Amino acid sequence: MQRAAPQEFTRVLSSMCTEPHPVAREAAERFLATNPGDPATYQQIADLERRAVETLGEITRLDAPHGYIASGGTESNIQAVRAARNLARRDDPNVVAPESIHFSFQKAAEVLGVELRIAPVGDDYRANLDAIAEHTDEDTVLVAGVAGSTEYGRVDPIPDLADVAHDHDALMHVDAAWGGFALPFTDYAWDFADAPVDTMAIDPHKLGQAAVPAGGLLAREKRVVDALAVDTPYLESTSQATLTGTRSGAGVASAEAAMRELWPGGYRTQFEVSMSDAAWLADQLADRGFEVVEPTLPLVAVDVPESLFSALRERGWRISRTATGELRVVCMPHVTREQLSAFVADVDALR
Ligand code: 0PR
Repeated sequence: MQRAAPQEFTRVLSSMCTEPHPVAREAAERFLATNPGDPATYQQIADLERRAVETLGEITRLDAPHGYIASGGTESNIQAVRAARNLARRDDPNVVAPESIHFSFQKAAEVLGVELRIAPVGDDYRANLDAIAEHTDEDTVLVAGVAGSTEYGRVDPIPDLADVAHDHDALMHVDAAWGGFALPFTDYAWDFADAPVDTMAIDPHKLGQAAVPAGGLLAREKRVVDALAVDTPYLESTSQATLTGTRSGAGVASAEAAMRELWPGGYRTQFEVSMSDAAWLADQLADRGFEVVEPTLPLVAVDVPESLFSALRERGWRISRTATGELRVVCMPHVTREQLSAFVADVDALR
């Protein structure tokens, strides 16, 4: 029986998820009953996972990548903190990150008993190097930066942050959970090949157009993933590095299928369309006198009165706000120019 998709995407403007590509949807369904958490038993999905990690390595220019398909950015970030903590063995470990970092780092810090030191960002919403350096000391096990921040889509000065991390013998983690599938097509010319990054989060279930759950954790060195492994005596596979035990083969298969279909041409085309839509929306809103944070990735933040925000929500627009109150529009693949025009028309009708 064919059923309609439960989520109507036509008015969803602030989500970082999107409709999975048809090949990703199909692959997810085929592998629903498999568990990549037991790769010796479910070998086909284990092969697909290796291929998915290889492709994530291509996208981020990391030869021989280590890592796995996680449940999402939260798991990857927690695991990056965990690996750094386990390797460094400091008595009183801390993680240093800009205030633009995703709230999953707070969860990581709580769960792992690590101090999270939050450094203020600059006027450009990006990590401020001096502030990061000031917060870093001999007990720092990880410096984290974000490439595609949740609120403004900003990219931190990653190579410089990596230098600060390594000067303190800490690891460098990049949270590209959202931005990772856009960065190869931008001017932010860094990746594993030209910045000494140790770990990265990059989520197929966001801009990668895979079905949920499909996150990506990548590590340059095997020892980092090994630092996460625990023994699994009664399984055919004898150790496990993931945070979750049983995992969804659906997420893994759909990530592999989406990337096989879309990397690189499909992602490039989508990025160009979304970026030009974001620029168009920013212009439209600025023309109407609203204060707009210019998009550097396909995400527009705009200051609108509370009353207008509420009225738009009442019209059915699924929108959210930054901590300081700007409305966010994330130009995900399901967001079209037509939809944005309808949104702008509603802004005109309601303001
Ligand atoms: N890192 C960054 C930069 C993120 O933006 C997010 C999620 C994460 C990590 C965590 O990823 P997972 O949620 O996959 O664990 N950013 C969005 C947010 O928290 C997630 C989201 C997605 C929110 C879809 C709403 C929604 O409809 O706002």
